[in-house]
Amino acid sequence: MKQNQSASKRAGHKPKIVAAIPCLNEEKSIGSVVVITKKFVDSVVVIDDGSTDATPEVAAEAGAEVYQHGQNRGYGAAIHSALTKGKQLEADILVILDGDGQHDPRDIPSLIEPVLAGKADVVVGSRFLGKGEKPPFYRRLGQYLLTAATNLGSGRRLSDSQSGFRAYSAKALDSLSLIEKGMSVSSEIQFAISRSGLKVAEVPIAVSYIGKLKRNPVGHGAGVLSRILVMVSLRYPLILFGAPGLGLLAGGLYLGARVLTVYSNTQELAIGNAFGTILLCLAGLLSLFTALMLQAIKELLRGGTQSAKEAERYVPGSESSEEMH
Ligand SMILES: Nc1nc2c(ncn2[C@@H]2O[C@H](COP(=O)(O)OP(=O)(O)OP(=O)(O)O)[C@@H](O)[C@H]2O)c(=O)[nH]1
Ligand SMILES: [Mg+2]
Repeated sequence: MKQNQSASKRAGHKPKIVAAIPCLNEEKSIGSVVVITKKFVDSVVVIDDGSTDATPEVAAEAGAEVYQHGQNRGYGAAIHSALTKGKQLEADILVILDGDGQHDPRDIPSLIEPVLAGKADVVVGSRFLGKGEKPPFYRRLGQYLLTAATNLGSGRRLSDSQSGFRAYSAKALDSLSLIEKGMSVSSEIQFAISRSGLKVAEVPIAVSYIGKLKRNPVGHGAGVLSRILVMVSLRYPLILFGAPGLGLLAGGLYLGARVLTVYSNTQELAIGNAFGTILLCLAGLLSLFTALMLQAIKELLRGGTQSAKEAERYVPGSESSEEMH
C-alpha cells in the first residue's frame, strides 16, 4: 500500500483516523479532551512533552496511548513526534489538537472532510472564519501579525497561520519534515506546504478561551516572528541578501571611482568618500557572503531532507521500497 495515496483513493478501505494531542501539564483538561476525541477517531495518542503533573496518567486512564518525551522539548518537537506517530500507526488522516480544551473535538468531522474528499492534504482549523467565539483582542492582534508575516514569507495565504487544530493526509505526513522546536512550527508547516505543493484548505473551528494566559504574549510573538524571519532568509537568501549586497558593492565602487578621480585631478584624498567606499564595500561583501552561505545551507537542508526520506523509504531486498509501507 502506498503511503502517499490519499484516503479517498483507497477503494474499499475505511480510512484510519488517528488523533495526536501535544501536552505540557494539562492534567485538568486532557481526560475530557481524550474521551470526547475518541468518539471521532480510531485511536488517540497523547504526546506528553515532559509534564510534571499527572497528564500522562490521566491521558492513559482516559484511553489514550501515551508517548512521553521524558523532558520538555517544546511544542514544535511535540508536533514532530505527533507526525512520526501518525506515520508509524499508518494513519490515513492524522488530526492534531491542543490538550488544554481550547479546541472542540466535535469539529473533527468537518476538519477531516476535505482530506476524505481528496481536496486537501493539510486542513487548518481557522479561528477567524465563521461566526463563533474569537480569541481575545490582544491575542488576535499578535496572531494577525504572525499570520501576515507567515503569508508574506511563505507565499501561501491562510486566515490563521498559528492554529494548532489541523488534519494531515498520509501524503502530508510523508512529505513534511520539520526542524522548528517551538511555537514557530505552525509557520514552518505553512512554508513547507508551499515548498512541497501540498493542497491546503481551511475550515472554521470553535475555540474557547477561559483559562489563564500561559505565557507573555509579547515575548511569544517576538520569538515566533524572529523565527519567521529566519525562515524567510532561508527561503530567499539571494533576493534578501544577494541583491542588497550587490547594490552596496556597486555604490562602494562608484564612490571609490570618485575618490580616484578627485585624487588624480587635485592630488587630495576625499576622506569622507574614501570612508564611504570602505563601509559600502565591506557591507556589500558581508551581505553577499551571507547570501551564499544561506543558499548553501538551504541546498544542504533540501539535500538532507531528500536523503532522509529516501533512507526512510528504502527497505533492503525490496524492488520498490515505497510499496513496502
Ligand atoms: N506552551 C507549550 N505547550 C506545549 C509544549 N509542548 C506541548 N504543548 C502543548 O501544546 C498545546 C498548545 O500549547 P498552548 O500553550 O495552549 O498554546 P496556545 O493555544 O497557542 O496558547 P494559549 O492561547 O495561551 O493556550 C497544548 O496542548 C500544550 O499543552 C511546550 O513546550 N510549550
Ligand atoms: Mg492553548
